[in-house]
Amino acid sequence: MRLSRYFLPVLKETPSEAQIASHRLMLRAGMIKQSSAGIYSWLPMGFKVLRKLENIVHEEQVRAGHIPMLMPTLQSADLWRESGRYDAYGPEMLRIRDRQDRDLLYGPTNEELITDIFRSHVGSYRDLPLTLYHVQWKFRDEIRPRFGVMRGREFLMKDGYNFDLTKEDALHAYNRHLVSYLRTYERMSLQAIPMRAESGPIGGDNTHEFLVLAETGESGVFYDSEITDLRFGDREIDYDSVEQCADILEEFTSRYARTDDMHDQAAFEAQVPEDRRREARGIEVGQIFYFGTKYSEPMGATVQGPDGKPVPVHMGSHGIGVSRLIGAIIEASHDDKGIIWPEGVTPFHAGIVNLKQGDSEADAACEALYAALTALGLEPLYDDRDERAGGKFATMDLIGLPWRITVGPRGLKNGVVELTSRRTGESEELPPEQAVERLAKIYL
Ligand code: P5A
Repeated sequence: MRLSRYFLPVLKETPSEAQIASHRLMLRAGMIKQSSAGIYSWLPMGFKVLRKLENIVHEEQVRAGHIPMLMPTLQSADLWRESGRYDAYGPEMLRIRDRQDRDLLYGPTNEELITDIFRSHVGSYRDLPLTLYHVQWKFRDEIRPRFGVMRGREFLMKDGYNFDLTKEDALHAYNRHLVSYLRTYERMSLQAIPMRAESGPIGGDNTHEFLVLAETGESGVFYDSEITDLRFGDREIDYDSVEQCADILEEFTSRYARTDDMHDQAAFEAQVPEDRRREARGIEVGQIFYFGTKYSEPMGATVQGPDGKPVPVHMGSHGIGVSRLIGAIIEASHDDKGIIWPEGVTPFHAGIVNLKQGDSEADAACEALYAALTALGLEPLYDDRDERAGGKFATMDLIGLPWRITVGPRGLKNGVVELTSRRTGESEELPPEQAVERLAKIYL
């Protein structure tokens, strides 16, 4: 992409309404624009990152054996009356009436809708286990939408639902989700720690939240510091292996790690040596639930069991806050100049800065770099505007691409360009072909 032809409306001034770094930087980097409280337009660069995160989520879901689909944003109130949640959900639910006077709602979550699909089409235990998921916009009329996409009213969620014959099978689905989520967050360069939490309006008594530690996080957390040393890494996983998934759950959750609503000071002190006890704040980027027959029973989602008798299925649901993740990643990775994208989620792989636009050699070298990177399947962002070098560097620092190639007449006389890491600020002079090779090695 050539910056002169892109739509990247960066702001010079720091917007006064933004209280935390990620919100400030997303506005300044031209990623989002608020349309009303807690509701945002995703401008091209913000949209690009959102799509990248969504793709990672899809890849890891499919790897775990879960099946993608798409349900609508608007749902019938009648389904929610069946589960009893239409009244229980309260003012967070956006209720809508259509021209026939039928009650609809903008879905805050999809347990009822998926249970209805299941009961309409699945009749036998032989069709289990089954896990369906989608990535779809949700609406929750939060009392205090704030921090940009972090606590929005309209937000993008991946939500999945498992259907199993027995509690035991459903607990395997729970463990499998925990494992797939650990992998998902690590691919985004985030450390999200599973912590025991309250289940709230979704229900059930078995639930973990995934928290990214950050001072600006909205949840209070208590944990054993050893937990932060755990890494999922590139271990091979057989998602069908009950034992392997259970072992990983055990490894990542056997220490004390809880959100404040589940905190038990006496247990904390008994289980964790004093020097390892930590109290901090975290951003909740996902949550998994096992709630058994809470929805299947009242809604009649049964299958014929091996003995021919109908039994309600055991269910759980699992959510990732896809749009919130962008805020979490920026909170975890920025400096006073701007965002620092991890390579796995960056909107463009590298920036090309032409120090002397209009100089035939500099222009030709930039074009050649652009073509070489594009031919490799990488996406460069070429700042081809007729602007001062200082302004171009400031924009690149603000939007946070991990690598910058700087091209100018002086370097070209010696046959070199400059490759700079956004994270470390370190620069290296090297021939343009080597800069391309270096990026290929990093990304491909
Ligand atoms: C699990 C999937 C559920 O809704 N039902 C379907 C279950 N869980 S949850 O914890 O309530 O939400 C899942 C994740 O969505 C993100 N999230 C939000 N993101 C931005 N703004 C909001 N207002 C918001 N509310 C929830 C969180 O990451 C949460 O973990």
